[in-house]
Amino acid sequence: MTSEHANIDQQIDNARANFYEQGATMSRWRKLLRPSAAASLPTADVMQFEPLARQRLSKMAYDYVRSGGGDEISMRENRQGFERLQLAPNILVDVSQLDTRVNLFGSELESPVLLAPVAYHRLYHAEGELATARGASAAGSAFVISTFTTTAIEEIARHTQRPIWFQLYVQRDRAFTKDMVQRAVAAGCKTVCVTVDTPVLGCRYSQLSFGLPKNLELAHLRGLNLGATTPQHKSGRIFDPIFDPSFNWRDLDWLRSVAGVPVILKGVLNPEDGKRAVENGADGVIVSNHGGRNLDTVPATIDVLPRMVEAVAGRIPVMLDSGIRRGTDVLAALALGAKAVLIGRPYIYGLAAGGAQGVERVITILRDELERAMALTGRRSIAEIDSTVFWNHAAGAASRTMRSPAAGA
Ligand code: FNR
Ligand code: LAC
Repeated sequence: MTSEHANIDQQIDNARANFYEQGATMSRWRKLLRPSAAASLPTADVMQFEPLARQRLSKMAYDYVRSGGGDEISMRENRQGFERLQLAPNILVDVSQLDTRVNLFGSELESPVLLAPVAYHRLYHAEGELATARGASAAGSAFVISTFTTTAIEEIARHTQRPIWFQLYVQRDRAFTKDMVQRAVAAGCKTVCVTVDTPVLGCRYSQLSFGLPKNLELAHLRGLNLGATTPQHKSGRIFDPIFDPSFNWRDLDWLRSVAGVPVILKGVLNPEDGKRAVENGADGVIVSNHGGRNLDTVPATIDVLPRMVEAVAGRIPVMLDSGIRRGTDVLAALALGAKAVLIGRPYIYGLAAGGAQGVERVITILRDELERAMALTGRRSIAEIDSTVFWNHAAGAASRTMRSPAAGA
């Protein structure tokens, strides 16, 4: 390299350093650039956290996180659904200011990427849900806390400045369920996100040896008396004492009345059920196939989304999870009508690999990728991301208004 080149490189480095020092939006880049314990964590590509997590997790824990239901056809489909989509960029839009904020259930979120409820965080890292909460707080994401949290929700709430939501697995003991919901709401949970795709678990062939270590406590289920409520049933083998398979549409009013905050159904795939959700008073739906962990051979959630959005017809927010790994996946889901998306495995791999900093890094990478995807498609805000961003947008969501933000730029 000539000395002239070295000089230019130096100037570029200095200019970058100055630039990153300036903007508030660049503060997370500054953190990435600063040498720290997080220096060994990947700075791009959330997929890189999986092999790191695998090295740190027991085989039992890794298999539990990674695997899916049946032959994992739906789990693979979740990725393939995104991979099939093609984008149509708009050029020469002034993208110097990008805005990823969304408003959901009365909270302004810095980004439309939330952390999905995942059970047993202390199985993946000693600091468990507290590390997740700190990572979510630092990176500006809302955190949906699982019923199967291994840390008390009150304590989690103290470790994040961002919204927390409560994911509910309804228990057979409804008085206990009511108490559980109300404790979560009193601790600060802004919504109750009831999981409706799990009356029983899917056939998880890679999780047959799963067993929760004795030292981990399901903190929010403390005091639940399983013996008293587990029914004796002919097909009892498929049921699990910690899911109530009798919970149904008629119980939704009851849940709404005890929750007193918005109630969201997580795990809606059939557009007919989307309509029923609205008719039965749900405040939101999450299109999810549980990361491909339950019923196998269902479609990719991104393929389901346009029909769900059509069925719900703007009456309540539609969100999506399962298979989100890239900023372009987030962009695609928003373009097809999702108000927000959730990630599961990627942040758990981040947690296992680097605790709070790992969680923060995963969220930051996805957020940066979303911003890059916005800039490169000429979309400056979440509101500007619509189905015109697809190469073949007629196949995506024909019913959505076609509008090119570039036209008015
Ligand atoms: C989950 N998921 C889940 N969902 C839920 O409602 N309550 C729960 O306790 C859990 N637990 C859980 C554990 C693990 C290890 C995984 C991987 C997933 C499902 C989760 O909320 C979400 O729907 C999927 O993880 C989304 O798919 P991706 O992002 O993992 O592909
Ligand atoms: C799972 C449950 C706990 O997916 O939701 O493992």
